[in-house]
Formats: sequence, structure tokens, C-alpha cells
Amino acid sequence: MAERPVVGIVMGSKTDLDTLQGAVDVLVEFGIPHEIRILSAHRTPEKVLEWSQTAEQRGIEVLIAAAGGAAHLPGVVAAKTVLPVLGVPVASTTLGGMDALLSIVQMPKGIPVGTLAIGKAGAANAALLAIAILGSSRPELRRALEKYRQKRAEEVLQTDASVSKK
Ligand code: RP5
Repeated sequence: MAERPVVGIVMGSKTDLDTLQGAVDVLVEFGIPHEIRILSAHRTPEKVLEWSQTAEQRGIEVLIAAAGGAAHLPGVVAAKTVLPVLGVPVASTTLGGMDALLSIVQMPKGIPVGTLAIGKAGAANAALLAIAILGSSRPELRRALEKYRQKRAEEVLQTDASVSKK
């Protein structure tokens, strides 16, 4: 793939980085050029708006937005671009991320945010879904996703084989 980032990741705080590492790892594994920003919808709102509305002209095709406390970041990003926005709720609050999940998933009709699971699984799945979206016009990425799934299936079968021998 070209070196220009095609996936943009934004999170509300450096404290979200650990959760988002799962998404970064998946993008690196698939060789997807990406950019990572820490921008807050309430602390640096102008930067969020600028980053979101210029994403398309930078060549970005899919956006991943993650937040935990007062999780309006993915919705604000989606308000400023028609690129697909994938939202990841982070379990950073005393409510364990349930508040972020409900906030991100309950976008009013008209401005969608594709919402993933809370935490690391959601972050990794956001990257996989971003790759699937990119794959709609890149057959090599669809093949890579098939291989990834096949590997996961083989891992389960190997574990089953070793357990069932006992
Ligand atoms: C949100 O509030 C961030 O996304 C983070 O999950 C949470 C807490 O942020 P910090 O106070 O740790 O910076 O803005």
C-alpha cells in the first residue's frame, strides 16, 4: 500500500493509548499506513474539528475515534466528515465504559458512528473493520483478512486438539 495514511485514529487522552494499542497493532500487522492523534472534543475542540474536516483531503479513508469520559468525540468527528467513523468506547470511567458505549452508540439519526465493543477488543475490531472497508476496493486486503480469520480458526482447532487428547 502507499505510505500515505489511509486510516486516522484519534483518542481523547493519552490515557486511552493503552486501549488503542490493539488497533494500532492490527493496522501494523496488515501494513496499513495510519496516523494517530490525541485530541479532545472538550479540551481541544477546534483541533478536533480541523483534523476531522481535513481528513479526506489528507487521503484518509476511514476514521477511528475513541473516548472514555463524556464520550462525544466520535460524534463530533462524524459531524465534520462523510468518511466512515468507527467509535471505540474506552473503559476509563467509574462506570467501566458503559457510559461511553451508550453515548457513542446512540447517535441521533443522520450522523452515524459505527460503534464497537468497550475496550481492547473493540479497538482491535475497529481496525479490522477499517481494513474490511478499505478492502472493498482492495482485493489484496480482503485476502489478507481471510488469512487472518483462517489463522484464528487454526488456533482454536489446535487448542481443541491438544485439550481433547488429554
Ligand atoms: C476522555 O476522558 C478521554 O477519552 C479519556 O478516556 C477520559 C479521561 O481522560 P483523562 O482525564 O485521563 O485525560 O476525554
